[in-house]
Formats: sequence, structure tokens, C-alpha cells
Amino acid sequence: MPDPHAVLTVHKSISRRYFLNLGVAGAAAWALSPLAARGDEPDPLAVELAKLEYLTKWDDFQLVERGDPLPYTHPLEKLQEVGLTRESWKLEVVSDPEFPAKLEHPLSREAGTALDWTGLMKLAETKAVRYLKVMTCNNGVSPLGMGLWEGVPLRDVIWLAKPTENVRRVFYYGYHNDAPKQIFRSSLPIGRVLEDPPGEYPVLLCYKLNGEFLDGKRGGPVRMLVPEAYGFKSVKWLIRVVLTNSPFGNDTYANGNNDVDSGLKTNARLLSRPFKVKPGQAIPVTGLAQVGTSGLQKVQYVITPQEPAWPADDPWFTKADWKDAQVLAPPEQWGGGLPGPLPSGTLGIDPQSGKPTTWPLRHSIVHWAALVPGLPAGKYDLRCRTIDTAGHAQPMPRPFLKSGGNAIHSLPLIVEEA
Ligand SMILES: Nc1nc2c(c(=O)[nH]1)N[C@H]1C(S)=C(S)[C@@H](COP(=O)(O)O)O[C@H]1N2
Ligand SMILES: [Mo]
Repeated sequence: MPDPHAVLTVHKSISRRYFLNLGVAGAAAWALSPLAARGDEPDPLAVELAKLEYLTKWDDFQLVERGDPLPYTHPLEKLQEVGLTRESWKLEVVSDPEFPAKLEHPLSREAGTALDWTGLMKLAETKAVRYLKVMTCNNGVSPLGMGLWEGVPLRDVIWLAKPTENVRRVFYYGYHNDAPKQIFRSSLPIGRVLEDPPGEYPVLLCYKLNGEFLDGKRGGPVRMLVPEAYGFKSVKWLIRVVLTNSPFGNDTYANGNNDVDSGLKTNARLLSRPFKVKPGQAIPVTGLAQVGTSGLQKVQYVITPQEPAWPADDPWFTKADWKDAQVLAPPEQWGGGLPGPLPSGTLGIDPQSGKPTTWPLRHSIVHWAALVPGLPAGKYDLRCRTIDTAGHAQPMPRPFLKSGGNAIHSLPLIVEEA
């Protein structure tokens, strides 16, 4: 267990660094701001900030899980029988009977050739890959958690099955209680699995989150991890990979009207702001932004009076007076209960300095902050948005909800004498 006070120090230090960056005015504002703890009393906002580790602790990771019963809740004996313990885990890589692919060495339970945990760990000795990635549900408003994931590239296991022709897609399945109605599956084009565009991370057979082996609750022993995609592509309790000559996807999530080819969207959320401030008092605001396919150039905020209401013909506040917030630098401590610094070989991290080689990192989050100048008494709405690398303001360029949420987040703010 990491020391919660250590975390508090980390977060106060990033916030303090931000306010001090603003110069003399910033230093004065910092001293007055509720982020500066007074004496031994941690300020309520500082306590909120203390929860904002860069990586998410296991217990704070939100889950999206189907199954009745949930696959990991079976008694140990049953878990062993179905292969949901490390010792009993087996992964098949077989051909699709409906649209057959040609495999010279299928990995099947029946033939006793399925990949087991020992085989996976053997591969991991030379092939293990680690990277940071945010897990977000296509239908959720904020990320489920930010993780350091480790696994073996899926392609290395696919090659063990010696595919030779008629492979157009990869279907993959989680354990589903042998009940057809409970199947959870997803798919990728074979090209995406075999090749990574420059700088892109590989699709993984993932077995670790934040330095610890996945337990059942986190989708273990092994889950899929698709770095650029929403969570539904990262199937948990993985038991079967099917190589198919079908040119079409089979994703369970398509049944929910979801855009199953969507990459992560770039968007911003507010995390903390005082609900009520005095007239003229500077307002410290913090938030989080998700760095999606289109990258992140800026985070911005705007405050508008609640009355009169903003013109209905500008629902995305494109004509509002948006101001730039400050995207915070990489953290000095990554949090998430990680036992020590980021492990060597983490993609995107310089092995010498332990710092990211670019910032922000792809498919990840950043924290941001702004010190908003004081306002006259009144009722306001505070909003935030991102500007992506191409200069598109959220919710563009893909405002369609079923491709993943990126609506403009808004919270009320009251300015009045105490
Ligand atoms: N087998 C299985 N895998 C699954 C799911 C599921 O219900 N069953 N949910 C998916 C969805 S919709 C999401 S958003 C992610 C969430 O990952 P997490 O629960 O580890 O946060 O898991 C995905 N993998
Ligand atoms: Mo999801």
C-alpha cells in the first residue's frame, strides 16, 4: 500500500508547480488558494487532488463486466476446470469453421497444443512489452482508469499457430459460462495485429496491470489489450483466438449500436473546482484530458453566466471566450500502487531519465489546471474542452456519441459573499 500522504505531497507539488509558474501573481494566488494546506489541516480540495494519481490504483479502477455469475466469482475448483487460474489457463488459436483460415499448427485444447501459462511466461522472457494506456468505455463519460499494462504481443502467439493463408480477421473470446447468450467477443483486422504504425503500441495478450499479475476481477489470468481502442476491444478472461477469412467484425458491442471501429476520442473533464467562491476571488480549477486518436494540443475553459442562457444556435460554445488552461508536466511519481518507478523498457519512456520522450503520451491522460480570475457575484457555468492536434475543438471532429463520448463537460459555479 502506498502512503496516502506521499500521494498528497505529489499532487500538491504538481499543483504548486503550476501556480508558481505563473510568477509573482501566481505565488500570491497560491498562498491564498485552497490548495495550499494551512498548518497540519489538509484542505478539502487538496484531499480531492490527493486522489488524482496519474496511474489508477487497482481498487479505484472501474470495471465493466458481464456474466451471470461473473466468471471470476466461481469457486476455485470450477475456475481450475474452466482455465481461469494461471496454472489451468489455456489459450486456443484455431481456424474459423465458417470461414476457414489455413493454420499448420492450430493451438487447441483438443489436440493438447493450446498455449498455457508456462508457455506465455516463456515468451514473456524475450517478448514482454509495457506501455501506459487509459481504459475507457465507449459509453462512459470519463475514463475507467489509467494503467501501466504488460503483455506479450498477440502476433507472437498467432505465429505459433503457423497461419499460411486465408486470414483476414482475428476474432477473440472471453470465458462466458458456456452460455451462448453470455458470449463476449471482439475482433480486429489481421493487419492491425501483425503490424504497428510508427510509434503505435502492439496489441497485447496482457497479464499485468501496474506491475502486478491480473487477478480475475481485472480480467485475468490474461486479457486482450488494444491500445488505441475503447474498452470493449480489450476482452477479459481470454480463452480463444479464432483466425477467420471473414472480412467482417463480430463484436458483441455492435449489438448495442456502438461504432466498433472507433479510436479513442480526445476530450476533457473537470475534476475539481470550488462550488462557491467570493466575488473577486481567484478560482483554482483542475481537470483531466484524454489523449485520443487526434492528439491533444490544448485544454481550454470558459465561464459563462447562467442568465441569459447561451444562444441555442451555438450548442458547442464555439463563440465563447475560451481561455487556455495549463497542461501539467509528466508526474514525478506515477502512483497507481506501482512498486517503484516505471519499469525499464516501458514504451514512450526514456530508459536513462525515466521520463516520457514526448508529452502527452498517446492513448493516455494528462492533468490540467487553471487559475481563473475572480468574478462578480452571480451564477455561472464552467466548461472545458480540448483542441486536438489538427486544431479541432471538442466535440469535433467526431461528435457522434456511439463512437465514444466527448461532449463538453460543464459544472455550475456560484460567486457570492459568504
Ligand atoms: N469478457 C469480457 N471482457 C470485457 C467485458 C466483458 O463484459 N466481458 N467488458 C468490456 C468493456 S465494455 C470494457 S469498457 C472493458 C472495461 O475494462 P475494465 O473492466 O478492466 O475496466 O472491458 C471489456 N472486456
Ligand atoms: Mo465498455
